[in-house]
Amino acid sequence: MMKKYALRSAIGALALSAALCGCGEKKPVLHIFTWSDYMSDGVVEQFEADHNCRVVIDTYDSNESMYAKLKAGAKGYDLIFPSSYMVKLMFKNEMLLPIDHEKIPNLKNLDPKYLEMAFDKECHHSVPYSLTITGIGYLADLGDLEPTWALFDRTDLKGRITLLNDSRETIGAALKFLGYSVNSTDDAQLAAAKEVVKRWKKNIAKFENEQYKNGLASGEFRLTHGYSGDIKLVQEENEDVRFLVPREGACLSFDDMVIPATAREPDLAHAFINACLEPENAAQLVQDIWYLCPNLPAYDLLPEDFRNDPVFFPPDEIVSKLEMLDNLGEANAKYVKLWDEIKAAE
Ligand code: N2P
Repeated sequence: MMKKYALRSAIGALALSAALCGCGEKKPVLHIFTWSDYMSDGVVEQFEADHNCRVVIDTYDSNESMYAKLKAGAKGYDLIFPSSYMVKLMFKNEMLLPIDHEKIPNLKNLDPKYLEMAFDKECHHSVPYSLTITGIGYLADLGDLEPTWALFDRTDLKGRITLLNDSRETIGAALKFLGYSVNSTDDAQLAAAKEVVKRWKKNIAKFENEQYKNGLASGEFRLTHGYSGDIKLVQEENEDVRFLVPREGACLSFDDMVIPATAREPDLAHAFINACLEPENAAQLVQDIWYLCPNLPAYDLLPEDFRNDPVFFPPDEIVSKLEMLDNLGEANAKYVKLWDEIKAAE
């Protein structure tokens, strides 16, 4: 199976590095570390022209793998896009620079409704980039499916299902299925969630965060746990792909822009954040990455089908069922242990 989606950013990064080596001119380089399929080529090219610089993008497939790479000593990133619960952990561990508001006049464009929900409402050390709802992508020929996490119990789809390789999201889905909070630290609830994921595991082809997009597009996978924008990106290629939000509730996450304490180009990083918050750019980003950027003046610039899409603008009855993953402090270790046990289980 061709790694189409993830490859796009990898090729972009290679081309940029090649251009950098070839030109001889010493331009400053902004190193971005982010999720795959999560940036707009047009926004990057315009930024490079405006700031006479190069942008190099490196990607990760989960908050935890990003964090592990930084902890292992990776330096040289100027801008990272973690989810808010991970931002909290990074801030607590003094891994982030404060945001200089004077350098980001476009902060005024952030949608106050979402800022109100954000953990870092004052944008002290992070700036919201986009919103993800985690749900289920599936092929239309499965018919009208009941919107429930119990779909992962369908043994008739054995081997054609994927779950996210994302400990908090996947344990969170099982917790929601059982009627608990995605931030539960209760041992009995977590033990019950572990049993649910172990049962689901028997039906899945794999835990997967990136290749599930290709698999769903080609029909190899028929039911996939996935991030809203990723499923919408696949819909672009295969119009028979559908997305549902389980009635038991699901995760809502903000991915934020943060500047690591080790950044070499903090001014350029601030300028890039400001560029992402330019309404025209935010509207472009939404259309390229398929996630809503919470930028109020950008909404009017979106095509009508985006403005009327409930995945971008979910009705209140859906929003009320969404819960944000939080940093759990010492209890994070319980999830690490649980995830290891799930992975090791037959
Ligand atoms: C982008 C996935 C980012 C969503 N491909 C996770 N919050």
